[in-house]
Amino acid sequence: MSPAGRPATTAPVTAFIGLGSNLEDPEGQLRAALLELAELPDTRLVNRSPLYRSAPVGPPGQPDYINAVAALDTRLQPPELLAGLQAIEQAHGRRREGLRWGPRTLDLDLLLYGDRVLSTPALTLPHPRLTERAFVLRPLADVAPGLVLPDGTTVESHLRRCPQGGLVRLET
Ligand code: A4P
Ligand code: MG
Repeated sequence: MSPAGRPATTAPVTAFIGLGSNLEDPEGQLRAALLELAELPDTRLVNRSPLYRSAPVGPPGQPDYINAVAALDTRLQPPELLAGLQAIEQAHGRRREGLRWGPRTLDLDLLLYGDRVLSTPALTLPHPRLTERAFVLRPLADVAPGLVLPDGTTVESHLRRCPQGGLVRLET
């Protein structure tokens, strides 16, 4: 049995995580979070994008964001994986009482979990704003070129239509 108590034969699923931060050393927040994602139980970090700087979407007057995407192979089920992501956010001092889309030390969004389509109060898959945001689509295309979404569209097709929002690739 695995540490999470399920048979080791369950096939892993590839999940993509969107990382974002615009407070308290955003690059350091993302680099640390990537290491912590690799430590999740029953999970392997298989790829990560370069870091990008992006203009904030949401209330004006907040700092630019650093964004990236990670690819995980995981045997965790989606609610378990979301709980793991939220635990990492909490460990980074994430506060949720602020403005919607306001500044944050660390945001970890579950963008895709294989081909799973889900709509519950706690979890929507794919992530509802995945196809609208270059700061998600660009690094997603880096880690998974040619990726097809559950609705049959490609990441690259959305990226071509999406305003680039001042996206700047930083060193990896
Ligand atoms: N939730 C439902 N589905 C998911 C999912 N697929 N992944 C629920 C993660 N969470 C999901 O999230 C609110 C609730 O969404 C959670 O309780 C979870 O059960 P949250 O992280 O607490 O709040 P949030 O992130 O402020 O809300 P929201 O609306 O998800 O914001 P976004 O869409 O994540 O946007 N600008 C730039 N340039 N770069 C950024 O990274 N990020 C945001 C946040 C705004 N502007 C940005 C960026
Ligand atoms: Mg979020």
